Amino acid sequence: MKKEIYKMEQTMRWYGSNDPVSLWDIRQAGATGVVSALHHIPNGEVWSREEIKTRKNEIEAVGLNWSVVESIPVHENIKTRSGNFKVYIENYKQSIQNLAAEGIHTVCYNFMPILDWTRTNLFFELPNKAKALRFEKNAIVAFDVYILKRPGSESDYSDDELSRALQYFKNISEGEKEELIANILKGLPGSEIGFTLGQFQDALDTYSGIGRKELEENLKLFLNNIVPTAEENKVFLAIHPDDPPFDVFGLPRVMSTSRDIRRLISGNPSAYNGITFCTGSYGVLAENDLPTMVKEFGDRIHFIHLRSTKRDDLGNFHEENHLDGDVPMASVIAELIVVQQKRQKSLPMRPDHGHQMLDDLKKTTNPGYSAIGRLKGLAEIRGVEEGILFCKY
Ligand code: DNO
Ligand code: MN
Repeated sequence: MKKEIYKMEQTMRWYGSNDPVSLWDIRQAGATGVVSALHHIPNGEVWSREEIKTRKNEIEAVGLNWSVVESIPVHENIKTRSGNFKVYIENYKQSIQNLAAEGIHTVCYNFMPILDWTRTNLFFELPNKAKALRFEKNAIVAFDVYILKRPGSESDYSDDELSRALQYFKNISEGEKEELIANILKGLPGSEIGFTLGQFQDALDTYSGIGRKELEENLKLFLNNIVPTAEENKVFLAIHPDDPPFDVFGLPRVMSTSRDIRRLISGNPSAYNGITFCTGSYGVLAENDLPTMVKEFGDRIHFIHLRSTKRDDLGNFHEENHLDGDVPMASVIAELIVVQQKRQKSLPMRPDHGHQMLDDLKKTTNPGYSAIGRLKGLAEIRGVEEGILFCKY
């Protein structure tokens, strides 16, 4: 008998009926699964079985599966252990139960304070005129120190960083300044919330007593509460790493490195307490050796995000083609293949972001989530996987 080979389950993110990319587009890209969330339900409230079922039916009507929930947002009260955090934890458990009852068993979430992913430029033009998401250090520092004027922010940066940022700030137009503010603070799908400058500073203030240690403890408390429910309902929890994987605007980050993953696992050893292995997020830090991380944490990877980034010496990075940049994609995929054969299981994977390119340059798209760039990424990743399997299995 021919032995069964486990390949990655190919999925794409879908934001629901408002997404300019349709479920048929996703199916034509060759994906079999969809990653989705109920963005219309306010953060903290229970996802009812009816709402879950409606979304599931929509996805299944075009012959796709709802493979992963990304994300059930974690309410700020849980991250700061304040206000109604106990109610929100109970609601989270109920949502996990309801998802399991509807047959959905993988939940991605993140524990980044206030902002989800942070970029300064959502339309960074590449030499080939495609557009990518970019993180520019000068812009972050200028925003923090000269626009937001966060108290104490200057002490977070070196003199060099401050003078470069000041230079940058003096050279941008009013329009560019407005765009920068919008790029950092706007409520894009997936970041769940949008702010004005004043609201953002108020939100930052809620973290005044919360450093790294406190945030780690709050994550642990959250997991101690929800992991038993996840286990009972056979729901795999998959924490997404910090993006970018370092502190921003003085906010602590607790899921950026191998050390952080080890702490997550030792704090709660259940197999259901796992990770989303996002190569684009972890890959920004040179110390994160991605293939080695797959080897070490293979049994805890419940969801995979594949994309690449390219960093420079000044703390900037942008999102590269899936097979270029700093992420050794083929080595990562090779290790993921090993993990899946060992676990005798296909793991859901999505091409996490793609360039805005070709016809999509003429369209309004969710930054990072246009159809063609992700289709290209998925096709390349699929090719690498097939090539490795052909040579080695
Ligand atoms: C970045 C993206 C994120 C991710 C959420 C998960 O790498 O994958 O926007 O979707 O942080 O909660
Ligand atoms: Mn990701």
